[in-house]
Amino acid sequence: MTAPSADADKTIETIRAALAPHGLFLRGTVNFEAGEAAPLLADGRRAASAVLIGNIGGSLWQPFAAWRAALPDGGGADPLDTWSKAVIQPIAAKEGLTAYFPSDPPWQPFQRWAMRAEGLKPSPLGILIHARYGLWHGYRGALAFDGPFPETGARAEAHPCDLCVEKPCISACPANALADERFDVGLCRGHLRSEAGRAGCLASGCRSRESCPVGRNYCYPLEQLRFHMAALSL
Ligand code: B12
Repeated sequence: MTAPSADADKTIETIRAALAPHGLFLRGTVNFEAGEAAPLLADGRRAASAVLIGNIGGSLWQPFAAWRAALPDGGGADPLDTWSKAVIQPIAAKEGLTAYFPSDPPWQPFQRWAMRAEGLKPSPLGILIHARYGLWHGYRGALAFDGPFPETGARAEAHPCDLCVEKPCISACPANALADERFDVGLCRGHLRSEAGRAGCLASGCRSRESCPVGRNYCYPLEQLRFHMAALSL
């Protein structure tokens, strides 16, 4: 669909309302440049814009857990990805939009999009930090449009990590996985599979992520922390 601004506003409000009961939010808009390798629409043309959809803090956990509990197989091998599609695909279909998902290959540059859409930057962990939500947010999908779109999220002003001298995230990691200024997933996974790791980060969440003073009120609930760490340990 082409989206003149009144239609665009209406579409955005419809999408926002459809996402809300699932604990998902519109996180921001990316308007692609002409000639940029933007994602493709269903008809093969390049998208002109995309809106990012994500969770803020533990917002999705209750709706996701309720969906999962009602299924005999608990949602299968990648339940959060399956749930995200179950929620977002019907909204995309209804609005005639093309949906993208962060875990689907080939990986779309969700973090690069989020940096543009929300003005975020990476933390030493590799995940993007938000001035309000800290490290407690993620992306569950994107909807691609064939026209430009207005801003749908607030843009960050300062980058919290630039103001952080102590960098507790680096020293808090029991596996030293951030010691070389990039996240070493091998060290992290090795630790998660050890006795200390099973009793520590795997049981109650990433020590490094939890040490960040930004957005502590948005920390995920324990079950969600465990869920993400279990997925990372595989
Ligand atoms: C592959 C991947 C991983 C790999 C990282 C491999 C690597 N070294 O790059 C592994 C399995 C280790 C991983 C782990 C985690 N990931 Co991850 N991961 C992805 C995935 C699927 C693809 C990343 C990618 O290569 N994109 C392709 C390039 C083209 O995209 P890009 O935006 O231009 O590239 C950026 C990334 O590559 C990033 N990057 C570079 N090195 C690293 C290292 C790590 C650990 C991460 C997270 C990102 C990252 O920097 C690039 C520029 O910004 C994305 C989803 C997505 N489609 O982006 C999620 C994603 C980046 N991961 C995410 C998360 C939350 C995590 C975990 C915290 C999950 C957990 N279990 O707790 C951990 C992080 C562990 C930690 N340090 O705390 C979120 C980040 C949200 C945010 N706030 O930024 C994403 C966006 C998924 C989502 N659904 O929201 N992840």
